[in-house]
Amino acid sequence: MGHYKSNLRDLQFNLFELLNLEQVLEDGDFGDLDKETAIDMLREVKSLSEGVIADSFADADRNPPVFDPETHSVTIPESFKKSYNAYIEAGWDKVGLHEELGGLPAPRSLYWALAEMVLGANPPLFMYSAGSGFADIFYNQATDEQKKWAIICSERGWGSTMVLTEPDAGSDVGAGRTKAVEQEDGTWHIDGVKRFITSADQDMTENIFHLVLARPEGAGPGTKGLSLFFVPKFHFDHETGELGERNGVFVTNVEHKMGIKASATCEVTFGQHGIPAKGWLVGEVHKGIAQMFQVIEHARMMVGTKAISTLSTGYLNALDYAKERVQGADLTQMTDKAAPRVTITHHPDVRRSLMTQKAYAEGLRAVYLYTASHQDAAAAKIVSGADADLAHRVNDLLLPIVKGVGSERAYAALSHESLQTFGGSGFLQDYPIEQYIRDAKIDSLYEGTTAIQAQDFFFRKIVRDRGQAFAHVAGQIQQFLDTEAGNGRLKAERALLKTAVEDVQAMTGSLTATLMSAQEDPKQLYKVGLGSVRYLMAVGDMLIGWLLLRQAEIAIAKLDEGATGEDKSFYEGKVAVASFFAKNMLPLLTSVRVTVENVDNDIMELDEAAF
Ligand code: ST9
Ligand code: FAD
Repeated sequence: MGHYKSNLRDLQFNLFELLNLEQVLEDGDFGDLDKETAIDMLREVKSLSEGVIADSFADADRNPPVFDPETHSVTIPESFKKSYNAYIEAGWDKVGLHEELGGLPAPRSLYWALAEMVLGANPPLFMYSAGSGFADIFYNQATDEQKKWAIICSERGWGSTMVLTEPDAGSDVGAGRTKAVEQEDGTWHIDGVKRFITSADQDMTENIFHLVLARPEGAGPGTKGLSLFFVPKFHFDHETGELGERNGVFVTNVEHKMGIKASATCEVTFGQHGIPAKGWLVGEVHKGIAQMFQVIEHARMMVGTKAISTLSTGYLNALDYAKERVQGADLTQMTDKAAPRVTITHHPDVRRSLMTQKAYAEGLRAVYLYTASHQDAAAAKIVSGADADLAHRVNDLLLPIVKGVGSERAYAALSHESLQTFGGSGFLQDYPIEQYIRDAKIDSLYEGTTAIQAQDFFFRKIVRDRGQAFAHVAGQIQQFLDTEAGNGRLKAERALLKTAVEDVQAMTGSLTATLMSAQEDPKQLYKVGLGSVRYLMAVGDMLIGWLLLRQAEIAIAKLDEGATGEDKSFYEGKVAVASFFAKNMLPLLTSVRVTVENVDNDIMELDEAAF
């Protein structure tokens, strides 16, 4: 058995029992794709993920890509190439894309469910294979001429990158100094040094195209002065795709990292090695940051799903271990030194820990799939009644939850709970948990740190949206609270959810009032900054609590209908985990509320020397 343990049962439960994917497939514009085919696809990717994709996970961590500074090239370990080729040859990188790019149109919820398994088995593989997906995003923004290049990129399976970060421009992308100089033939020469660029070189694809933010000479400061350029590693014939000369974009370093070592993180230098780095303005418009955000939105979704998937496999590995590991006597027989020894699943604290892992793994899975359902108008209509415009806003609202809450909660549960379940063995490389933790730490950092997600959530997704998307989701939760969900068996849990909703509403009100008062006294804004991450996490917990309870409602109905065998256990688990989360996690939001309502500026006024 490989390291990766998928949870296909829970994926199918979310897709078909909670989110009504069958109807989405019938109503939406997804051609012949029906429920049977979707299930076949899920099974196929499960087997690939647990098998050949997972096979190189540990090997490529212990023997990571090698950088040759002489040739500016990165060599990927053979084990990883085998996994990569199996995935690409089966065409999975084309799911969800335009048909023009050789794609198979599919609902986003199905796309992300498939992605979850690949991301849990071998996250760098998903990232290296994003070329066709990036070509699809490029295609959406391209001129008619450039659309042909996007098709070439996808058909020939080229790799790709998103190039924003520079040494002095991380969270603050608008500080970027890389410049672009227009040439007489309409192309641009890019000049500068970018850092931390994922997949910027490898020897698995014949070419790589970089989507690069750079500042045209004379353009204004900040993100609004940036434009987006298409910069290929090798020039190519724009009709046939045949490769030409080397372009002047070179990898000049590869970082030595704590985790995701198989994913090459590169310094990339443009136009400083005697050959100009030639780029083409994407869509012939200077709207770089807005265009790049089309990529960023997918990448943020990817990062959150990666973290959640890692927690899920971490939990399932911990669960298997706990069922086997015999240690100590049952607590009720603790004084009897001759009492039989039991598996650790008998110990209350191990059960608490396992249920915490299950709650976040399954709760966050429901959150990302609910979010994905708002990435297709047809699905959103069915799932929450949102029209296309509102669906878009709801997706925007929930992305920082998937990314920010997904990464933070997954890492916390993996490092506090999953590893702990293994005792000292968890600390060894004999088990995958230590690598999961190293590989998952990045998720709260790249694609915008948690602080950035929290500010995006409050300022842009709530205040700037005038609370429209937030009100829609809150309305969905209220509808649930108003029902008799669970045939009267979820009364106590619904009451706990109601309190959690009131706590979140109070925090929203408090942060909004503080924001208003900043018009008079700008320093009040610090208070919003001090409360925003806690607020993001609290909203995340509220959503998890709600979706787990909706799942419990479905499970109770199935149990009442007489579910048996594995189904019975599955549904009992659903009821138990929802109840556990409501009783153990939701009440904590009241203390977060008190903290957020009473936040003061003391630490902002403190002299730095006192820290
Ligand atoms: C990175 C990559 O870290 C790591 C992993 C790479 C993996 C690659 C593989 C990925 C695979 C993905 C799957 C693909 C599959 C595809 C399938 C397709 C079918 N939403 O607030 P302002 C825009 S990369 C939308 O004033 P500042 C908007 O245009 C590095 N747009 O910001 C706005 O204008 P307006 C990641 C947004 O103060 C404009 O920006 N780095 C949003 O100028 C300005 O907004 C980061 O993420 C949004 N949420 O700049 C940087 N927000 O207002 C993090 C802004 O007029 N830093 N815009 O609409 C930030 O996000 C900053 O807040 C900042 C601030 C840069 C935006
Ligand atoms: P900084 O921005 O310096 O942040 C340092 C700390 O200050 C953080 O805790 C942050 O939350 C906080 N902070 C900063 N500004 C604010 C603020 N305004 N308010 C509150 N807190 C703030 N970039 C790409 O362009 N393409 C890639 O493919 C890519 N891949 C990456 C892969 C890896 C392995 C890594 C490590 C990074 C990658 N990045 C990539 C860069 C990544 O997106 C940045 O590291 C990230 O956006 C944070 O920037 P920074 O590291 O400069 O940290």
